[in-house]
Amino acid sequence: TDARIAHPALAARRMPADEAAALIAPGMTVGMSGFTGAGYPKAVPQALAQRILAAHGRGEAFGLRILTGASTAPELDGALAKVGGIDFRLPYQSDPELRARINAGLIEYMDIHLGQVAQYAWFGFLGRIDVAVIEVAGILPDGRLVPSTSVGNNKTWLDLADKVVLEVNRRQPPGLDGMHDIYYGTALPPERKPIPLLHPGDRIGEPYLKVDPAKVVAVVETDGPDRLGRFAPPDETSRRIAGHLVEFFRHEIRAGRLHEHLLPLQSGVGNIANAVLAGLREGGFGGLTAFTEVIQDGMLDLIGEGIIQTASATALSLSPEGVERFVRDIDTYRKRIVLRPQEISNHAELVRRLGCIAMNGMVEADLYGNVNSTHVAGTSIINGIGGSGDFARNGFLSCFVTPSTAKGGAISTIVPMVSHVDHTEHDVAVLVTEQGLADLRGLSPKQRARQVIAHCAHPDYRPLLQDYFDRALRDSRGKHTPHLLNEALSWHQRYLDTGSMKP
Ligand code: 0RQ
Repeated sequence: TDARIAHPALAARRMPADEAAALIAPGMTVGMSGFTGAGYPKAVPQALAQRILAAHGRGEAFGLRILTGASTAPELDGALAKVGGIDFRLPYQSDPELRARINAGLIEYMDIHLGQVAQYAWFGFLGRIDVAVIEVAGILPDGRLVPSTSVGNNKTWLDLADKVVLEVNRRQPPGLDGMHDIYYGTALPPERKPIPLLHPGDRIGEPYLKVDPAKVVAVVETDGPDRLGRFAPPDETSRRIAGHLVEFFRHEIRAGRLHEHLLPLQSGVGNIANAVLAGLREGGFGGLTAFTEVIQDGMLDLIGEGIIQTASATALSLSPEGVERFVRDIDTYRKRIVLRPQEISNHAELVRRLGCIAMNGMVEADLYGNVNSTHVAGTSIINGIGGSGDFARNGFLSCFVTPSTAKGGAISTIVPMVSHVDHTEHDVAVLVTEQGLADLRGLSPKQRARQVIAHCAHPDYRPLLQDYFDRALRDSRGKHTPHLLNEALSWHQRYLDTGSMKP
């Protein structure tokens, strides 16, 4: 018997990817696995892209609604976007081909809190889920599924879809078995019960995903790695950002507002977030925990060294070198890492109960603390809100980090008014740039503006922000959140017109 596909009836449903792709018809809603480049199906989406290309060649329409956990990789989002096979996509993406088509207006994209996707589907708000295409690490003799390097929304797609296509990826390490915790206790209102999780490492469910074998229409075998990028090594800017945060944590410990082991950390995607974790190591912290959504290289290092003792997440988002380290020491990591469905890893109830310290990257912030995590100049999406809102609104401390300028200084990331709002002034406690840290807790809008200008703005833009704020204080009709409405977005317009926000 095959240890990877140990259920006889499911083993009998093995077929090549193109035959499985032929079971997916135009207009269907397809729930796929995949979260930040981990655990996405690798063969069926590419076969589907070929099928769509052929249909388009015959002049037939063939578009799909594609729902995932979060971002995937070129083999999924890239392949389907390139052939014009995606009509609608949610909830998070980072593929250049897909992004370009969304911003060209060719694909409808819904950017939704990652922690809310599953319940949205269960409420019926996303319509019927026709097919689930899910990568797994193995199928047990009783038909239960060993999850892959991400859990994401797999439980929900497997439960709700009419039909299921499984990709069994032999490259995923067998040592993943036992690392997951799939909670089956969620119910719909008004029947909901408290989720019994009190510490980041608690196991409240079971290690395997369930599926009704009768729904499984195809099993496709693959043998390929998750395609993940490398992280830039921390540069001077990200080291300074990390330094300000570490100093702030120390200050909070001295003030008695934080425990010396801090509180469960959530760290976002991107190079800066990765660098902040390196900063914690250099800062001499220990006995930490993480309640987060992705485990990047920076966090894996801290877990491996025991600086972070327990980490809860929904996906591993590791560089090729990170994957090597992970596989080599997988027996250690299995004791310290719990991978959960994203509705649990990002659950508002749990983030609030545990008191997470949320640290996320941002595109821009304004004088009053509103944060844009997603859009360039208000209209072009970069990735999506991801889980940043799940953690920012509900956490103990909500921190946003960014260099004070982008595009070689042509853009100030501190602006009079954000061109798009993901996190409102009510959800943002701390803003950090390489210039410094603005602690916005307990401050009114005008008090916040003074902190942001003094501590976060780049010296090239600080006088311009001060001038805007002074004139707004003088000329704004309302003096609670002073603005000059005909000027508030003029920095963005100037960037679009001239390539720089500088006058
Ligand atoms: O683009 O490389 O083409 O120059 O944005 O910026 O500075 O490398 O920072 O990698 O940390 O990403 C907000 C995108 C930051 C990320 C964002 C341009 C900049 C560069 C990347 P180039 P950096 P990072 C939980 C948390 C939302 C999701 C989230 C993100 C590129 O953190 O997607 O928080 N966050 N998830 O030049 C124009 C500005 C800009 C700008 C940066 N003001 N205007 N371009 N850039 N600021 C995890 C999950 O949910 C999965």
